[in-house]
Amino acid sequence: MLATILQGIGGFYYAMDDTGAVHQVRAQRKLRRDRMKPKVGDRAEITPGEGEEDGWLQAILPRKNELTRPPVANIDVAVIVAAAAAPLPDLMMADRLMVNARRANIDVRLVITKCDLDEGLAAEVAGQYRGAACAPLRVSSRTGEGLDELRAALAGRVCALAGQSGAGKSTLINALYGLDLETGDLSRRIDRGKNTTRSCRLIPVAGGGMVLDTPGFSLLETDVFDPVELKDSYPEFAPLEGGCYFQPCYHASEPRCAVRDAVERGEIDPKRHGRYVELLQDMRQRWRERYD
Ligand SMILES: Nc1nc2c(ncn2[C@@H]2O[C@H](COP(=O)(O)OP(=O)(O)OP(=O)(O)O)[C@@H](O)[C@H]2O)c(=O)[nH]1
Ligand SMILES: [Mg+2]
Ligand SMILES: [Zn+2]
Repeated sequence: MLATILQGIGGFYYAMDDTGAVHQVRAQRKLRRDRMKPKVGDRAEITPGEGEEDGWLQAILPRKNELTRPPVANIDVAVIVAAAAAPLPDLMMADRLMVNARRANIDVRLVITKCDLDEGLAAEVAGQYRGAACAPLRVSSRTGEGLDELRAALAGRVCALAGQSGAGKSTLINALYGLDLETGDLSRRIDRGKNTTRSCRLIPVAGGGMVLDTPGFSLLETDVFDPVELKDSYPEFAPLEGGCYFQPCYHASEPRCAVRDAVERGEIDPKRHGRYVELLQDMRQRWRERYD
């Protein structure tokens, strides 16, 4: 039968069939031999076990899309979660996540949590993404600000929340859907040096959608690809494409660059553009070294 993988823990997968029943299954040896590692969000062919026996996961259906970090598949929206308070938002990581998601054809939405703690920082971060087609939304799981709008935007879709550990992903899912996922305060996290959420988990929610909680992580690199393609993941550059003196233009340090002019005029955020230049340099180096 067909089922959707909700979670994978210690070699077992929990897969939900179309009646809503959840089956514990193990990947068949053939999948492991083919290095097909099931991901949360996968549609799979399974044979449920009888009685106490484990069931088997036989095949993974072709994926609509997938990410490596977090390791998830068949996502409609990547919700990038950054806090307007501790842990201070790592926007380089947010940008990397956005690039990876966009290249995988996944919609991107930026959600700034903990707005109750620093309204000013929340507004500043949202402003950096003007024109970036990620509809930055400021929310607070404590006061409830922005939650109705976010719930409406995510309704009926498969949404993966991703971002730094402690940004408030699990707390947000609890606040949105009245759930009771484990959350952890920052001091406890430092003591344990670990994530509160330890594995990806796909949760069906009222209204037909699914929400995917993921463990926080830091993303030091994007996937490797031809650096000339990096600009295609920046929607704020798109209307200016073709307006530069050099063609193609990397929009980094070339003279008479329409994107750099827009940064000068304040239409594109200078910090966001600065991080783009940094990512571009990094990508150029990794592209050169790709066969080493
Ligand atoms: N004041 C305030 N605190 C929040 C808010 N959202 C989350 N927190 C707190 O932030 C801490 C971390 O929240 P979690 O939901 O566990 O963070 P997480 O992103 O799931 O972390 P990992 O599972 O480790 O990736 C908890 O102490 C929450 O109570 C918020 O909107 N306002
Ligand atoms: Mg969590
Ligand atoms: Zn340019």
